[in-house]
This record gives sequence, C-alpha cells and structure tokens, in this order.
Amino acid sequence: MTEITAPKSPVTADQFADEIREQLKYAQNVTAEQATAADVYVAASKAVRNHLADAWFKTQADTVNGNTKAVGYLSAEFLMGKQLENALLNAGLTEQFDKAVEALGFQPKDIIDAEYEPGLGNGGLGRLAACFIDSLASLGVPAFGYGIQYKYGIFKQTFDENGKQVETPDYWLNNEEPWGHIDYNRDQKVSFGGEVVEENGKKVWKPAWSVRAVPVDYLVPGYASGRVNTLRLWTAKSYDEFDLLAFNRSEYMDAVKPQVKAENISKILYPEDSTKVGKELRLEQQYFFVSASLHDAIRVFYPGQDKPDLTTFPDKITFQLNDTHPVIGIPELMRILIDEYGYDWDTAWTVTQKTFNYTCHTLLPEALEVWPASLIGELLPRHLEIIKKINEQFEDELKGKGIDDKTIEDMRIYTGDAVRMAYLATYGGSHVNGVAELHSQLLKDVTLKNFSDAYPTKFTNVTNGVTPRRFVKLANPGLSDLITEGLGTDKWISDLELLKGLVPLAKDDEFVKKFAAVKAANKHAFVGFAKDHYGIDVDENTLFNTMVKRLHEYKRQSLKILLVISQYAALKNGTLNAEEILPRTVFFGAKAAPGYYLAKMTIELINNVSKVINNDPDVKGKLAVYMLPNYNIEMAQNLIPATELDEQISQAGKEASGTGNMKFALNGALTVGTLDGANVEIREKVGAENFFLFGMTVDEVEKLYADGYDPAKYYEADPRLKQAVDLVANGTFSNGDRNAYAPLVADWLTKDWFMALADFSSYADIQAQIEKLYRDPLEWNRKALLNVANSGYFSSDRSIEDYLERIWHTGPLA
Ligand code: F55
Repeated sequence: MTEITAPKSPVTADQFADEIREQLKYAQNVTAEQATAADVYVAASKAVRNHLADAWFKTQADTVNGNTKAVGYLSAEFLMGKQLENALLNAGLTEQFDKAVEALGFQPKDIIDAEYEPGLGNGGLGRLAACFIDSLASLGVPAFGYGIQYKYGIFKQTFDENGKQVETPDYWLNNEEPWGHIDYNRDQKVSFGGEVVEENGKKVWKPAWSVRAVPVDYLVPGYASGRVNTLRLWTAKSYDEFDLLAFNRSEYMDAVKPQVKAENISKILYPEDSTKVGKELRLEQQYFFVSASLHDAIRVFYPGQDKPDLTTFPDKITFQLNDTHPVIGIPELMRILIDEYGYDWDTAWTVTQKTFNYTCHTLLPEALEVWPASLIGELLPRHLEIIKKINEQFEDELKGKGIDDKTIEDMRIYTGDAVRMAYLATYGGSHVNGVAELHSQLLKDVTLKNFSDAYPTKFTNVTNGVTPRRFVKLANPGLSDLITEGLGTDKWISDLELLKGLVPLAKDDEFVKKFAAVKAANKHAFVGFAKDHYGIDVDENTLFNTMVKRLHEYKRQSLKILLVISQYAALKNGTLNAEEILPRTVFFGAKAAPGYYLAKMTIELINNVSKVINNDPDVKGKLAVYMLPNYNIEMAQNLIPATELDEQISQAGKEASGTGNMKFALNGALTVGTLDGANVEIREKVGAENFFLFGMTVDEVEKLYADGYDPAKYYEADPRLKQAVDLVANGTFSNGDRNAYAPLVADWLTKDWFMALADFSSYADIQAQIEKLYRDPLEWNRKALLNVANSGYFSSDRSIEDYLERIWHTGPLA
C-alpha cells in the first residue's frame, strides 16, 4: 500500500469550478463561454489565492505574536518561475483544478502555460532565494522575502540570422498579474542625497529627494505545513506626481521628471550576474529596497509603538544578506537606530551586528562589490559618515588584536576612496557563509583570509539546495510517481533524504527499467516541447546532453563547444567507424550579459556550429547541437527531467556552488564535471563510480598559474584540440570568414584565463567512458537511479535547516 500524505483540500472539483466561474464573472468580467485560457488562468489563480488567505493571515499573526524569531531574506533577486501550479500543489487543489478546467472546456496544461514567467533574477543567486523561501514556508519557519518588483525582468533572449544574441525588454506586467497584491497603505518613504548638518550637537541628514516605496505582496505557501509566508517586493512611486510649477511654465516634459526619476528605481533588473555594475541607479535600488524593508520589519514587529524597544530587534527577526547587494542595510540600521530612535552608537552597533548575516556567492574578485566613496557620499551622505566610523572602530579592534598595520590596511572597509561591501558585511554581521564546502574553505583560505584569521568563529558553510517541490514533484511527475511507488510513500517530497530508500532498488532490474522508461517518456515529452517552442525536430533516440547556465568564461561553454567540434571533425574524418558512434544531441541554454563581449561571441559561435552540424548530411542522426533561446525556469523544468548527461565543467575554484548540478542529479542525469563547487559534494554523495570526473584540481590550477600558463602548448599537444580550434579559426563556422571569431581564438591561444585548453584532453578522454556506459542502458540507468537516491541532501529544506542551526538560531512556529 502506498501512503499518500500530500495536502488535499476538502473542496470538490465542482466547487472549485464554481469559484473559477465566479472570478470570471465578477473579477474578469467575462462569461465562462467568452473566457480564454488567459482569463481562466487569472480566475483560477485568484481562486487558489483565496484558499491560501486564512493560512496567510494566521501565519502573519503567529509571526508577530509568537516567540519564534523570524527570518528576513534580503535579496535583490527572486527568480520565482510560474506560480499557479506550485500554489495548487501546496493548496492541495491540483486534482480539483484539473477537473474544474476540463469542465470549463480547457486542458489544464494550457491554463498553466498561460502564465507569463516573471524573470526577476539573473540566475543561480535569484533562484536560490526562491527555493529558500519555499523551504522556509514548508518547514513552517516565519519568514519574509524582501526584494524589488522590477517592471522589467531579465531580458528576453533571441538570436538574429547570424546567431548573435539579441536582448529585448521583458515587460512581464503587460497582462494582469494575479499573484502580487499592491498595498498602498503599508508604504515607506526612502530618501536620497542632500547633506548632513549639525543641530544641537546631533547629526541631521537633510535629504534632497524621496521616493515612495510601495509593497507588492506575494503569498509563499508551504508544502504540507499549513503555513503561508510573505514575499514583499517593493515598487517605487513618486510623491510628486506632477510638478505644477514646471507645468505652468509650460515645461510639460520637465513636469513629470521627478516622477520618472523616482519610478526608474524599480524599473529594471541589471542583467549582469558576475561583475560589479558600479552604477548610481544600482546603488539607489539597493538602498531603496533595504531601507524600506528594515522600516517595514519595525512596523510589523512593533505595531503602533512610537518608542519601541529596538534592542529586542534581533530577537524578533534575523536578516540574511543575499550577497553584497543589500549590505547597505548595515549602515542603514545604524542610522535608523541612532538618528530616528536616539540610541547611542554602541547600543546600535550591538543590535546591528546581531541582526545581520552575510552569504557570499562568488570567488571571482571582480564580483565583490566596491562602491566609490564619492558616489555613496552624494547619494547617502549620512551613511558614508557611518561607514567611516565603522571603519575606524574596526581598525581599532584589529589593532587591539595585535594585527599588523599592513594587514589592517588590506582589510579596510573604507579605503579613502572606496567602500568594500563584502568587508563591511563580514565585519557588520554575526556570520559569513559560503555556499558549498569547497567554496567556504576557499573563502577562509583566500578571498577573506584575513577576516577568517581575525574572526575564525564567524565563518561557516551552508551548502546550497533546491526545492524538491518545483524541481522534482512538478517538473518530473513521472519520476515522482515512480519514487512514491518505490518507497511506498510520498513523504520524500518534504523529507528528501528518504530517497535513500531507493538505493536497494538499483539492484532490481525491473525497477531500473521502469526508471529508464520514465526518462524515455521525459525525452519524448521534451521533443514535443522543443517542437512547439523552438520549431526544431529533436531525435529522441540520441543521448540528451545538456549544458544550461549563464554564459561565462569561467563556466567554460568554450570547452564544451570545442569538444563538440572535435567530435564533429572525428565523424567527418571517418576517424570513428559507424559502430563507434554514439548518437548525441547537445543542448545549450545561456544568456550573456549584454556588455560581455567574449560571452556573446561564444553564443554566436555555438549557434553557427549548430547550423553547420545540423545541416550536414554526413552526421545526420549522429550529432546535433542546439542553442535553445531564452533559458529560464520553464525551460529548466522541461529540459532537466529529459537530460541524461549534464555538464558542470567550470574551472576548479571558480563556481561557488552551482545548483543546476543538483537539479540534474535529482532528476536522474549523470554529471560530467570538475572538482568545483558543489560537484565535490555531489560526487561524494552519489559515489565516485557514478560521476564522470575530469580536469585539474584547485591546487593544480594554482600551480599552473604560478608556473606560467601557456595555452598554445596544449593546442599543439592534442591533435583533437588543434583541429577543433583550427576549424573555428579557418572559417568553417563563419562561411569562410577567418576574422569572425578571431578575438575568441586569440583569447584561447594566448590567454585562456580559465584554462579550458589545459583541461581539454582529460575532458575528451573521459568521453570514451561515457559512451561505453551509455551503450549499456541498464548499467547507465542504474547509476542514474543511484544519483537520484543519493541526492536527497541537496534539498533546500536541508540547506534551511543548516541555516537555522548554524546561523539563524530559530525554528518553526509552534
Ligand atoms: C547577480 C548580480 C550581481 Cl551584481 C552579481 C551576481 C549575480 C548573480 O546572479 N550571481 C549568481 O547567480 N551567483 C551564483 O549563486 C549561486 C547560488 O549560490 C551559486 O550556485 C553559483 O555558483 C553562483 O555563481
């Protein structure tokens, strides 16, 4: 007997159909007969939202009145993905919805698909925030996500006829958006500019302009917890809708200037995912959402109190800083406590340090935000003063610890002309964590070594995770049913370590064959998806081999495309005979930051390699390559369950964690990867024999840098590599134009900062193992199943439990 514990609402399908009809009639103002799929989507969304309302109110009340410290997750990005299906799952209304919309004459899938995906994040960091708030709610922990409701999310990516990336604005609010509720009555004022003056011996900030921060609330329903938390995304509005004086001078355009300036703040998500932006508007965004959020938390936890005792603030809520983006919150809380509530410096500092913790998501020095002091001084003059004072206190403290002057200079938060946000976060909070074991170790040993020496107990690790609700249960219903069948219970959805119970089933050939059949069905479904969405004909009788993530040199999409080119060349040369050829389909998905020249050129190259290979009759049925446009959460949910081989091939020591790697393993793909980020832990958990490892280690990389790296040597040494590079250089993928990829080729041969060429040989060599195993479907699928069985650790529920224990020191509501 299978035990089913998934939430199920007592509402019947007929009742739910009536609720949808009611929404159609009174909210959408269309009859059931007139309604389109888009209408039904909005109506059903509002109906399910209503079902969550009581649990939401109760959770809010318990959050304020209970004695459990809440979590505030401060993040410039929340990459949520579509909401309806997830809300139905957590409200226990999935079956009723399916029947109800069928009764209304629609296919459930068409209604789910009618939702427009909000893209309020760049990649891993934003998606992690979304997984974390899902897990917080599912664990019953009182929590707020705080961020920005950008009008324009991450750009929509298409390719022009030459294969170049084209970015178009993503105005995701073009249609009715049923999830967010704008709450004009809970607004906050956020001020900028001006100057600091002394009045009666007190510093007083006289700002030059202000914007109105208005919250838009999203429900964050937990799975099987009965709890619904809040994601509060701020939107910027102007106080001066209209400058009447200017208007009367008939300077009409000028009259709306203040409104335009204010509303610009939440207009657009910066599409850079790994370089600092350093723009004034970006700092305005950061301060905007952080200031509004801190004030909001005070409003929530000290309702109606003019003189609240804010020394208890850290007992009410702990704020997690998702990377350096919200770190301006540290001086802001100091300012609030001192200037707005009259606390002395030391009290304010104690409260502030207790309130914040910082998660670092990178190892690239260029990604650690450093703001020009002049910019902070202009935009936030009072904060700059506070930062300087924090820095003085910090330097004194380091002196007191007997640290030498040179080291203190290296550690300064304020350098005289710049403010280092990672250092401010490290000093200004209680804990600092990296996002995978290796990453946290490198933070301590390299990136923040001086800090870890001075404050060893501050540093900890919390390995990332992903939500099993969206990325297994919803994305892969076939596998979910099989897991439930195999375990005899569906409890794994909220306790993912139970997947371990599948380990013995890997010995059961019949079960492994069922597992293989699920993968085959997912591949088949993706073929349909690819046809509908991209108009391509994918051959499902090939190995599905995927590399999806942002385009970055350190992630080494170049290494993969060079391998593909060498495989193509081997097929053309006849170096491989027909029996040796393992038919493959290679899928890439990647957005490049719009100003990232080499990344964009790599996309263009992949597209043109794809054109040549896919149109070459000599390799038909053996090799196909697709650069799928606009990689997003929806694509991930469809492609990951269909993938058999996943690529995680960053240079060792560069990928902080990776979370795609976890999603693939949980969906039964095998990984080919380097010893980087969370790959290390994935390999440990699933077993070295179930993971294709290649490439240099962190130490080997360091040594090669130190010895002097010459990529040309590797090019000369491996004929497979030489041939691949030569084909790019000689115009094979650019209609004979030898200049088309010259900058890329020159970079490979003379610089190759992330050592793709040095790792090429071991990467190409391991392909033989991959192909050999794939020819034995039973053994391949056994290993794939063991990946699923042993990846329960990578649930974001486990990550949150680690945060609760190591950093937040709080737990579920009673
Ligand atoms: C976005 C904006 C800026 Cl200014 C800088 C970075 C980003 C961003 O998107 N970073 C990001 O996604 N980092 C990734 O975070 C993941 C979650 O921790 C990691 O798994 C991944 O290794 C890391 O690159």
